[in-house]
Amino acid sequence: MSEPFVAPPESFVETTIVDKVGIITLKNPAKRNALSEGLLDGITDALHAFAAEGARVVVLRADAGTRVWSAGHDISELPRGGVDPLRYADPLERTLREIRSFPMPVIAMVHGSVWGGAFDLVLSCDMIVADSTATFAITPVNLGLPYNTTGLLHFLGRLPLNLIKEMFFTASPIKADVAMQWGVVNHLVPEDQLETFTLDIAHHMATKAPLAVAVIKEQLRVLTDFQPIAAQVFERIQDMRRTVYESADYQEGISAFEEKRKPVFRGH
Ligand code: LCV
Ligand code: LCV
Repeated sequence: MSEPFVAPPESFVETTIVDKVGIITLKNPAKRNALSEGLLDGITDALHAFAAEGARVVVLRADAGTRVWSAGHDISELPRGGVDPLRYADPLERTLREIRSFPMPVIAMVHGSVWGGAFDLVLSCDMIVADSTATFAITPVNLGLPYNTTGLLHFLGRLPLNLIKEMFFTASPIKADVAMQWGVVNHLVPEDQLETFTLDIAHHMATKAPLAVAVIKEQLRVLTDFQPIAAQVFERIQDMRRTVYESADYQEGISAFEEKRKPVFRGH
């Protein structure tokens, strides 16, 4: 086992590579691994380093025993004042695109709770292995935030419409057994087997022909991520989303989180 390379503290991730399997560990427990620009850049930098070091598969995980896998988008970094909070250039959106187009399998290994944009992050990985402590919640309606069209497409590529609507409209965490039943996760394993099970699949995949794996992954991406949409429809949706992120409710959602109180949404 090579010594884990601990990236500079500001990157909030730890990386290690063993027999062509690169492992990225989210490491910002004080902020519940909130997806800040620093942490997200740490993931992207690790992916590029693994590619240079000849890795064949990547595992994305949180520290063993962490109760919260990731608290989702760093709310303190969400733009206000009429700027699209999930715009194309947003650090989270950049990292999701990086993972989805990365030329090798990225496996999300989940112990603990996954919130908001972190749910989009694990769904953007190629598969999810979870243990019984895993929960998944998508939470824009807790903030009054208009989720983005690309993000909704990520969900549509994985789940039936009725389940997507229940998760978005309730923002309630779904438990591991429901996530397995709904097909959110590939495998649900006992806590003490999560790491072994995940690494076994990763090391097995790492023995397969990397060029074939890469071209099949990229074909599946372009076949699922690109849905034609009429310009007028797109502009109407963007207008609707702007109304939402310019609303008092969006400000209320963020203020309520910062003031550690429940939001009161008034519909404007
Ligand atoms: C910044 C945080 C966060 C955080 N950002 O610990 O899906 S969308 O569209 O909504 C998308 C935009 C998105 O992903 O939005 C974020 C969605 N995430 C959430 O709604 C989860 C927010 N966090 C929580 O509900 C709790 O923190 C959980 C349940 C994750 C953990 O609760 P716990 O009691 O263990 P605290 O809440 O005390 O959080 C510990 C520290 O981490 C900060 C939080 O502000 C606190 O900081 P201070 O110690 O400085 O007070 N923190 C947690 N989540 N997403 N900062
Ligand atoms: C020619 C064969 C074959 C065979 N071709 O019996 O999915 S893609 O993209 O890969 C696509 C391009 C594709 O379909 O590729 C082929 C994928 N198929 C496989 O990988 C399976 C290869 N075959 C095997 O793994 C074993 O043959 C199985 C497990 C199917 C059966 O094993 P078993 O021990 O019962 P043998 O391997 O001894 O095979 C008996 C004879 O059939 C030939 C094999 O070469 C052997 O011929 P000889 O007796 O002349 O040595 N054979 C088996 N599969 N796909 N020939």
